[in-house]
Amino acid sequence: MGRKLHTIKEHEVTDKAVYLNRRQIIKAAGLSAIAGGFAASSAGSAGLQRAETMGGQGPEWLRQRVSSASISKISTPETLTPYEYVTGYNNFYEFGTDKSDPSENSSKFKSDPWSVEVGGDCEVTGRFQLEDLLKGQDLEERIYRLRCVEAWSMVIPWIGFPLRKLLSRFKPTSRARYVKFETIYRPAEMPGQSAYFATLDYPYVEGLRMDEALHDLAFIAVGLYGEPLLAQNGAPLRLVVPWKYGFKSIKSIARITFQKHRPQSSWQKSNSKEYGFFSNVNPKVSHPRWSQATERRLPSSLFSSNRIETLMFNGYADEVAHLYKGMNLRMNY
Ligand SMILES: Nc1nc2c(c(=O)[nH]1)N[C@H]1C(S)=C(S)[C@@H](COP(=O)(O)O)O[C@H]1N2
Ligand SMILES: [Mo]
Repeated sequence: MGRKLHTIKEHEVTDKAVYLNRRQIIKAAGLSAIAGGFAASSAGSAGLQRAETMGGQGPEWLRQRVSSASISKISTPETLTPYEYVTGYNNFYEFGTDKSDPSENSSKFKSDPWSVEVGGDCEVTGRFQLEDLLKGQDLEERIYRLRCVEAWSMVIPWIGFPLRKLLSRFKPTSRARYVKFETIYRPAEMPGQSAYFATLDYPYVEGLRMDEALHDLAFIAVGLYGEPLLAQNGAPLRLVVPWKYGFKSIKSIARITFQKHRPQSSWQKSNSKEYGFFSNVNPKVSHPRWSQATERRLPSSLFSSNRIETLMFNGYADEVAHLYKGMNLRMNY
């Protein structure tokens, strides 16, 4: 698959090589990330970040599955965003609207045990435990760009499996043209859900057209940086749609519904002029209040904004542009 490699500096490649190399060493030695730990001395920054974050979250069976994931060729070679940013600078409004709220306000959140309710236009319906949903799925690590509609971006090493491999199990019928996802609704554990001035209606809703959902890049993540997801990143399972703005990548999924009609997403509902159903990353279509032509690649600071050009479909045009052939992308934003 063709990918555009833009401005990669030599030390960045080294960081990534170190990260991947470490993963291979760990796998060869048959050690889990938890048991093996990481010697920080010879590692680049990515290795150091992992060394500091052996939190041991998630059930043991999931930690083992995640730590033995294979490395996918479908990965960007760009520098990984440091672990501290990936897990400390988040959008998860159920825990509050500040970037630090999700990591600070999620200690009560319980992601184990977990089940997902599946229904609508499919042959196999019901409530499925996470362990059951992951049975038979080969977990892989994929390094994707994540582009938030707010014009910042990260590069994240996710661990999971293609969404289509999850959806095919439920045997969607020919009536199913869309798939709708809902985040868990648990106001006692998610303070943002009961906030008096809540920005969004809960549960958080997102959706994809069936052909988008079946595209190989659409991914279900259960981990990142070699560990099960933390609450702030959408534990225990979330969607990752790398060619769309980040808000399509719905977290902590509790319900999946196949349907004929296009679902209305939470952000569309809150402001349909600013947030559309498709929300494909597009540098030529501005948000009504800001340009989408460039993005701040985190980490960025006052002294080094690290501003880069935003790519069509977030750099995944070769893979996904065909899904939108003949569509007016300015009207279908
Ligand atoms: N349920 C839910 N999912 C969500 C959000 C949210 O507020 N609630 N925020 C979205 C937005 S705007 C972005 S940019 C990404 C951020 O994912 P990350 O914090 O894991 O980087 O999650 C998306 N998924
Ligand atoms: Mo976002």
